[in-house]
Amino acid sequence: MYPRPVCILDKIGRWAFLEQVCITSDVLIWESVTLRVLVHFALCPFSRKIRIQLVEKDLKFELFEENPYLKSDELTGANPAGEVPVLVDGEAQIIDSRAIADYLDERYPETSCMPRLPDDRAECRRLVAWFDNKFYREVTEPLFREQIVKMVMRSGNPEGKYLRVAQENLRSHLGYHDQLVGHHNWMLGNNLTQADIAAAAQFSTLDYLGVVPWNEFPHAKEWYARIKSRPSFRPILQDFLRGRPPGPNYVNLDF
Ligand SMILES: N[C@@H](CCC(=O)N[C@@H](CS)C(=O)NCC(=O)O)C(=O)O
Repeated sequence: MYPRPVCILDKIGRWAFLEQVCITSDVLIWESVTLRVLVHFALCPFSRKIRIQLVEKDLKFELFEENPYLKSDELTGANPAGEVPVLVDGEAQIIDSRAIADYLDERYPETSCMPRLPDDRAECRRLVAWFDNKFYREVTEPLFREQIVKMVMRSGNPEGKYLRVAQENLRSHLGYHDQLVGHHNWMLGNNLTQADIAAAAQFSTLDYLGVVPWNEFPHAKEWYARIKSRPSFRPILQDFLRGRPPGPNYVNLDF
């Protein structure tokens, strides 16, 4: 057995891998190989979005975990915003989950997560923006900040007033989502798209926290059960944050 690749930072601050390569049975050489690396934070919904998309597209990658709130030199060097995710794909280094998602669909179009028709593409982009911006701002960000970031950074206790407002917002967003997914298997019809992935990534972070009242929204629940049972979701369901284990139904496909 050879050792697993070791993550290093090369001189220009890119994440790269050293991999031990066997040339003959008794001669080993070290060769520097740049692979596809996703710099992520396990419970970050934007990182999860890309993890799911990479598996849906059957693209191999390695994960490199960063706590973005510590603002390491490596992270701020790679992304001036100091945020995850960052994708390193050979020579390309791409930041921002929407730029990464579009890059992956354009660079590897064989299994596309975008609809074909312009009207559907526009609607798909609207829904991705809805979840990345409005949903995140009104629901995921306050719950994530109060329950996870404060714990990880030891910066105080969750404040009930923020949790209550976010929880109310979650109910109204779930009502809208229930309508969106009431007629078809996926948000834009019969094919899974970036919109489903963006939405599911946000919901999965909330589901880890055990705060989603799924039973009140049957269509949204069925849709989530559908995406949760896909192979691309399996790695996400194995995430475990020390000090904050997932809610009891997080890993259950029948929840
Ligand atoms: N627009 C960015 C947002 C990424 C983002 O907000 N990531 C959070 C973690 S979920 C982060 O890195 N936060 C660090 C900070 O705000 O300092 C994207 O889509 O990639």
